[in-house]
Amino acid sequence: ASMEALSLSPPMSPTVILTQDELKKIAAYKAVEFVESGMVLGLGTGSTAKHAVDRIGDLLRQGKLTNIVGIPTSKKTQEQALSLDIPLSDLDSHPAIDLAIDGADEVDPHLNLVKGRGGSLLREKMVEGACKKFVCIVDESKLVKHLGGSGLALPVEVVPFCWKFTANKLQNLFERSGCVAKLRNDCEGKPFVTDNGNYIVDLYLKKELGDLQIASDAILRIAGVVEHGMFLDMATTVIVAGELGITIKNK
Ligand code: ABF
Repeated sequence: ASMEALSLSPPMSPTVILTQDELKKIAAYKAVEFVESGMVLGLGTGSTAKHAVDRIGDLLRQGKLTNIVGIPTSKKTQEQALSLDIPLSDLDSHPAIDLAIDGADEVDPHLNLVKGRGGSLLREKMVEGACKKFVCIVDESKLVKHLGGSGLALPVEVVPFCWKFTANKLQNLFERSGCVAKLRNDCEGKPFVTDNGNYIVDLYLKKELGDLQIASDAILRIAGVVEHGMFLDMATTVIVAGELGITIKNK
């Protein structure tokens, strides 16, 4: 697929240093410009997507958007959207979504993503896989040349039943990349439990992933794996906010 990168300057003044959260907000607000009244919207999770959901709530309250149906990608986003009076539904009632807006942990030059460090990858993949348009919003720190090479984890959602067995299978699968598989814990040191009652095994890779589709298929073939955080060929647009302005990359 051909990909065009459109740089939307004017660049911001070099004397103004924006925080990472301000950059996230800039990307989120830009994405909400794609929202039209009457749309069914996938509502993302995480600190970047939160700004988009807030903005949608504001526009609804001001009457600038009407007749929106939100499909949340996590319980947390569901709570946020309810607090903003955004009408909500689910994939069962709305299997075709017009547009989803969500963040990511890594974005490669082909717009493949790593997601799930926030723990909501399964619902995100279900919702974003059902979208006509998936706009991913990031600050420039999320851009990588190859997925998996940033030193951060590739998250995999697994069933709690014999999770060590599944984690070992995953570690062995990427043995040649020096993979270490670790169960994610919550702030109390107990296993982190996803909205679906599952655990997350984080794969720390010393080398970037090679063929992503092969890696994806191999992970999904392991019994005990529910889903992984590679979102291949799913984002239709990525909006990147950086110190020098906003860049919009289209598939
Ligand atoms: C969600 O939030 C996740 O898929 C991803 O893990 C995370 C990104 O978080 P943030 O926007 O807080 O950096 O989109």
